[in-house]
Amino acid sequence: METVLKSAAKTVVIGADKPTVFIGERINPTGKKKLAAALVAGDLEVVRKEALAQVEVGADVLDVNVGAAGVDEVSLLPQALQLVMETVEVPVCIDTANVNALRAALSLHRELAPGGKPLINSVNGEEARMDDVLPLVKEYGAAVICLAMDDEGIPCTGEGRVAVVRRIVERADALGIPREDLIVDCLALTVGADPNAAVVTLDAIRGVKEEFGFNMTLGASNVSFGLPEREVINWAFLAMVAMAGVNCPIVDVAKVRPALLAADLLLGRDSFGMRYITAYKKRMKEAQQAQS
Ligand code: THG
Repeated sequence: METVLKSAAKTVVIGADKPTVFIGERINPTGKKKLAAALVAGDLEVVRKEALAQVEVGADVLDVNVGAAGVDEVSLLPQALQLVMETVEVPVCIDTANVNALRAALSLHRELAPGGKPLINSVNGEEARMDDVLPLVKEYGAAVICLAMDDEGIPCTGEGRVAVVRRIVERADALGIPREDLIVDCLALTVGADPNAAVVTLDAIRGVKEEFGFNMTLGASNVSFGLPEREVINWAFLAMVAMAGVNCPIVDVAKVRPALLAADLLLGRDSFGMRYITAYKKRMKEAQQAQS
């Protein structure tokens, strides 16, 4: 199963035997007061900087989310998307809960990158959300992230999450959306609140992999929320979910890329370690230049 994403200039292929595809999460005001304030003021300079910085450290796809209290997403999301598309060449992931903003962003994407293919973040098993989003996925020929949650919330077992995915797949099938355009997110919750949280996510990932073979993303950093040395937990968890089938995580790329390149190497997805070694050399050179 190969998922293709396309900007005007670049094609990214997500597949089980391929190296991890990094979706950069940093264009998102959640937890970032300065970015939220800038967005409310209509100032998109931070968005431009974060786009450049994330691609520089190896992001393959950029998530674009401008959702904050006081932001008119219908007007601002297309503006931010245009800025990102004019600043960097990588494909984009359009991240919004607002269906009108989503439609406006998809329409702009089609204008700026005819024949392109963005990723939508996201649909889930809620009836209203499937009704809103899946027809847009079809109309615009986009790919879409399917969250393993529905009107009842996030199921507390792996099997429960797989069951939600099954229902989204049925609806997507009925609309004629190709299976490879679905990317599943089994959802990570913090082990700080529930010691079993990561195990449930891993169960769900293995279940989806076995039943459907889908490509999978994950906002993996949630797993460590509220705990000390979050990075250490995130690295361990990312290696586990990579093994289980997550191959396009949504992450802070600068913080986790080395750990996932190591996981790819160990999983036989980096022949002769070329990607791992090249990334290491680039970081060493930059560290030297920063010193001199
Ligand atoms: N699944 C999918 N999409 C997602 C998520 C997911 N999108 C949003 C989120 N989860 C992933 N993106 C972020 C964005 C920001 C932060 C975490 C995940 C974040 N912000 C810091 C904070 O809250 O403290 C700010 C720290 C900083 O400035 O670096 O952590 O799960 N499909």
